[in-house]
Amino acid sequence: CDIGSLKSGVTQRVKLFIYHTPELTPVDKVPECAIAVDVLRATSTMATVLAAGGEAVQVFSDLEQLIQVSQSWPAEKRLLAGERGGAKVPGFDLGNSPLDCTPDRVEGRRLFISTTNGTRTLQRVQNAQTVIAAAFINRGAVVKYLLEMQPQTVWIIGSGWEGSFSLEDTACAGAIAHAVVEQTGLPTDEIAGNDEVINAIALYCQWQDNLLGLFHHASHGKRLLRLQCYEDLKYCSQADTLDVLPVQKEPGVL
Ligand code: 3SL
Repeated sequence: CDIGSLKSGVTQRVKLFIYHTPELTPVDKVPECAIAVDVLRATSTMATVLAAGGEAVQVFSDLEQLIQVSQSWPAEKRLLAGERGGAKVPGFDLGNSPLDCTPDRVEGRRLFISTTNGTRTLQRVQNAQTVIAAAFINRGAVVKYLLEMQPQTVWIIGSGWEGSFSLEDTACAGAIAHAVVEQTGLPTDEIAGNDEVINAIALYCQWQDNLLGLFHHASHGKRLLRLQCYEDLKYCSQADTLDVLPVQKEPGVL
């Protein structure tokens, strides 16, 4: 079947490429659509902020630059979120816990955020035509976008930890790819642009009923547990709870 599946009405072929870390993405090209994943916890936090009525999320890899740019924004309309090594940056309003991003805190405000890995991933692919932030909690909204808009080349990029693979990001990439396969009815081999897609789908299928259990095996899950963030892990392990699509409006702003 050369023109896709009747199941979803997909008429063009989508090719998914999964990269375990931002450093592994090709440097000489950009995809039509780039999906940045940092399940624990940056992209979960971003989805939560936007679902709770945040005006926007602006990402920075550099803390000094974040402070400088945020100062041009009215004080009552901004929130500064900073995380390094899992902990809140001293002097910032928030760390990187999605549970702190309640509507009373974030509604109408712009979140200026810098985290160890997730914000770097978004910056790495900011020149793609479309840039999206994805986590388990908004997986369904991301898949819906892919099926409706039908970008032909899609990169799903895990944030990892300082250049290393992370289980939870690759499992989430696999969850997105798995849903695309299921909902288009296209064979996995037709959709997979690289072997990582097959691998990530297998990882997700093994753990889909126990994502929290997977997080307990993950090195960053263990790091967050040492920092008493069990409730964050629990929250981030829920699939499809937020119908929100954090999509880049201008470079670095979702
Ligand atoms: O690495 C990151 O970008 C963060 O999401 C890490 S943490 O979960 O806030 O510790």
